[in-house]
Amino acid sequence: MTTTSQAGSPVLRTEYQRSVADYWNTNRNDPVNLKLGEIDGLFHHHYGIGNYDPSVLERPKSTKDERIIAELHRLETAQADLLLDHLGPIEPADRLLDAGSGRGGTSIMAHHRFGCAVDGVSISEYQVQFANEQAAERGIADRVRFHFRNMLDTGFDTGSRRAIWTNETTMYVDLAPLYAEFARLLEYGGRYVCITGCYNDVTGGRSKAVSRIDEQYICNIHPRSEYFKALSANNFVPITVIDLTPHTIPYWELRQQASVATGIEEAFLTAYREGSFHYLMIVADRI
Ligand code: GPP
Ligand code: MG
Repeated sequence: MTTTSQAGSPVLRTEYQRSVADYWNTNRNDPVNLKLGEIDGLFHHHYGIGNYDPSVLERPKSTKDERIIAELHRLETAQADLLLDHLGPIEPADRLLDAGSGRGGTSIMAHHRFGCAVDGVSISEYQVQFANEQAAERGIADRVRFHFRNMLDTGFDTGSRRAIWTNETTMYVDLAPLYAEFARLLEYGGRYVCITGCYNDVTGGRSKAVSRIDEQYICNIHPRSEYFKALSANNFVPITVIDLTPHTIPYWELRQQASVATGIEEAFLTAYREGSFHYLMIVADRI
């Protein structure tokens, strides 16, 4: 697999990026993601939204965990569906970009919904290979392609994208160069959808719980204000902003009761409940 972008610069530019790639390359035995993905072959690396069916917590005990896992997966897929709902009208001839494509779930869903071509980029070679195998198994590898590339320097053609999304990936990059690259890639009037966790400028700086999340995933959660500054500085005009915080809390409450819980659940619940952190969707147009 090539280790340089189209422009010839290395995919991994900094020690930090190498450490993030290393984390996702070695994070291969993660039942919290694999057991969910095995249900229908859609492997997600994001969280869920919506109320869970409380009957999954009832008897019989023998199937309770399996039912919780299926419900967590349903809520994660609902999150990706909400993101796709906001991409605007997409035609089969359009090209989309999934920036930070993980194991490929959202990209595959986008292709199934719109029939369009999707490129996903990730700095984890393991994830790129995993996601390409998923596309091949579904017979859509000619339309859904995953690349070992850096979302800050994708090498794709200027103006080649009708829409771009980031599904919980922006905490790994500086937003100013990210949105400069997205502004280059999108056609005029193209759409950007971001689902992210961001900290609350109003309550102050990074809370203990937010720092705990950063530490777990070696990311750098941005304040809410940074998104709007960086978007505005790069010719993006928000059309919809939804605070998904109340809609993601049930997912975390349910996940806390699953065999696949990782221990990070408490930090998310504390951060959301105390108001130091939000789960936000931002939809913006490129002008
Ligand atoms: C990816 O989900 C999670 C992140 C990139 C962390 C940052 C996200 C925030 C909203 C702050 P995952 O599915 O790999 O995580 P897990 O393994 O915990 O399910
Ligand atoms: Mg997960």
